[in-house]
Amino acid sequence: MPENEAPAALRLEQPEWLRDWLRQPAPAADDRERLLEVFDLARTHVERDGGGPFAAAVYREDTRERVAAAVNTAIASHCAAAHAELQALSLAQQAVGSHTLAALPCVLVSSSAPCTMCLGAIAWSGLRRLVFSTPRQDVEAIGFDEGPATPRWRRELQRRGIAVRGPLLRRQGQAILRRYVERGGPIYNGPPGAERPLSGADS
Ligand code: AZG
Ligand code: ZN
Repeated sequence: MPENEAPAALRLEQPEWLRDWLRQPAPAADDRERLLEVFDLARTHVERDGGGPFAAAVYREDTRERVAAAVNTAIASHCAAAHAELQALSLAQQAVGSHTLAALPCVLVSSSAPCTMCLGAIAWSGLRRLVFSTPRQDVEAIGFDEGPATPRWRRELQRRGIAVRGPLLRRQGQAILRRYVERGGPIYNGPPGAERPLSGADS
């Protein structure tokens, strides 16, 4: 960046391979089927050493379309906020041409429960529903800092009219987090040496 010239646009790119991935037809309108395709996205990202082991997608519950999908690109985008959920929601809002998805019945399906930052993005997104796999404790168990504790987060979303379902298919979600650790994936927002092996799933 040249001296004294601050950037005037925010650029967040999803990986090139995701464009091809998006061409596959959306799965059946079923939370498990949708989560399986989100896992595929997160797993592919991990195997390509692309960044944090997180993926999320927004689907319309009326037409069953996939509106947007994203993986975490915090490192590649030079943006600590480039979480999967935040990008999937932002891409969906841009796709519908509004800062809110409230006009459409949309569900966000995510490989992990939202961190504290994404919780805010979800609260203001206009979403109707959230489905997630691994809970915060699983993500923190491999060393990520998920932000200040939000013990009443489900109630807070529900109070805003957003139904929450999860943890769903937790063991499969954990396997992706474990694979990331196995491949030596960086824990970009935790204290140094914070990684711990993920113990067995309890659901
Ligand atoms: C994260 N947690 C979630 N749920 N999603 C991401 O993209 C993350 N990045 N770091 N922690
Ligand atoms: Zn987040």
